[in-house]
Amino acid sequence: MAPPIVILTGAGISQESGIATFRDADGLWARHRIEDVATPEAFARNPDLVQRFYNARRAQLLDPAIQPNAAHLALARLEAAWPAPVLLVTQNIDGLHARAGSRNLIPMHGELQKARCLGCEGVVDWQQDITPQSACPACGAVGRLRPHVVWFGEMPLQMERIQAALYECGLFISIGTSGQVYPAAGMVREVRGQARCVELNLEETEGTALFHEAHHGPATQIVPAFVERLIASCG
Ligand code: BJW
Repeated sequence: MAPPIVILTGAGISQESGIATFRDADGLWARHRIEDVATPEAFARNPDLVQRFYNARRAQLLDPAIQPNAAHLALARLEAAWPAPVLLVTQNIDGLHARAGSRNLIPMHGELQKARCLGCEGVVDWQQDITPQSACPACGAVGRLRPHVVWFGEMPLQMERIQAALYECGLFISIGTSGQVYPAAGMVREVRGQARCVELNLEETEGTALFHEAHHGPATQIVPAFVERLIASCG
């Protein structure tokens, strides 16, 4: 019988769409210090710097060259074809899984094309730069918007729903993540006693030995191939 599936994705799945990862040699953390741009303390200390960091990344998403790739599309195909629930949990904030057609999707580290109001806590669609003049469309407050992303020290989103799906799953697939950021990094340990765990990554990670099966190569090659085998296995 087809098992319920939980898929965890990270920056590596979007790398071939032209979006930088974090910890690879040419990644974002090679050019920016985490303490300067990805903590609530950094935002309190220097909001302009943090907004510039996210404004530039948000602007990149409007570039027509940035499109979902074959790996994003394969996961949307899997969700549509699989006879049991498939939950896609992504650490990415780029919106590419939704654009590829995935629907049962949790962006656990937020969404770059949304803004959150520090006044009314409303979350709104936001495509442009956030500036000190930006007004919250929900409450009208000016200069109170922040990127709707999860920084270090903040609670990732929808953890209860993620935990419930992990508890039920029989197959866990981790794709394009270095497994260095918790709680996402801890998921394989939580489920490996109950679910078959598969890692798909460009190369081995520190956590590879925790998985029952691993395939290494570019996501646009290994993810569609794995998905096709999986769909064929239940047909
Ligand atoms: C390819 C490829 C190709 C390349 N094809 N592959 C112990 C336990 C629990 C928590 C902690 C702990 N110790 C410390 C903590 C706290 C902290 C933490 O984890 N710190 C670590 C540094 C140790 N965690 C937190 O603060 C989190 N909150 C929290 O824990 O709340 C309490 C809580 C506890 C328990 C349960 C519930 C709650 C919040 C973390 C927020 C992370 N935020 C960021 C920024 C988000 C916004 C933004 O995008 O700017 O999220 S940091 C950054 O790292 C981003 C990513 O989502 C995240 C993960 O990175 P990812 O995706 O793995 O990317 P890379 O670059 O690391 O790896 C890329 C991989 O792709 C590589 O493996 C490549 O090989 C591969 N690759 N090209 C296939 N073409």
